[in-house]
Amino acid sequence: MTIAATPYAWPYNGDLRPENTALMIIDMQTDFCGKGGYVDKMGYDLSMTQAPIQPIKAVLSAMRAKGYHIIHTREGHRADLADLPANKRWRSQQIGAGIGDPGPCGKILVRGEPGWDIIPDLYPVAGEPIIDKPGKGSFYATDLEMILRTRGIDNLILTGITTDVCVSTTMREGNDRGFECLVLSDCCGATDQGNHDAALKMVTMQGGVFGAVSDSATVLDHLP
Ligand code: C5J
Repeated sequence: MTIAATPYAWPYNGDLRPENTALMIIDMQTDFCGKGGYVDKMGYDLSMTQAPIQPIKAVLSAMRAKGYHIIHTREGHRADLADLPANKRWRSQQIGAGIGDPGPCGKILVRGEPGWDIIPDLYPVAGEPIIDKPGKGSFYATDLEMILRTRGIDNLILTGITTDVCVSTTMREGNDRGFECLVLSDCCGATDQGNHDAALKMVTMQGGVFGAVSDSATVLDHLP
């Protein structure tokens, strides 16, 4: 059983089942796609990070109904900012959206603040793990790998924002750990169209150097 993808029908070994496959929804937080959040404060076009909301919703609903594992992530820092590297904070201040500073949606990218939480449209339901991460990758300084191994998950279907930062970093981290990764092009968004396109193209080089690329319609049509 496979899904049509570029550059190969995914997963490589045809072993695609609800038991061994997780949908990962990365950082669909107000801070990245909502009015008054971090991305908005930086002055980027919110329509690009909002574009994947409906496609993710459709895939989430289908995969929930078929019993696939669903895993959500949130980027954010402790209220005391003890896990916020000084250089990350400084860089965010340079663009006028200092992490930890007050904003229209509470303190930017701080755990427990309104802007940090997952948007209502894609909110997790009971039993779906939420990975709280201080960095861009979902594996660094989290228990994600332990949860995946404990549940016997080999395949990751990656969605969320942003394509070129947290989705890409997570895909690279997962790929290096031996997970078979698929990213859905219309279920991701970036703050720059060129970066979105480039991040997806990179996946397809070298026979699928980080995995493969497909889209929501293909998954909805072919998911067993
Ligand atoms: C960023 C993310 N772009 N979730 N975070 O800073 O991609």
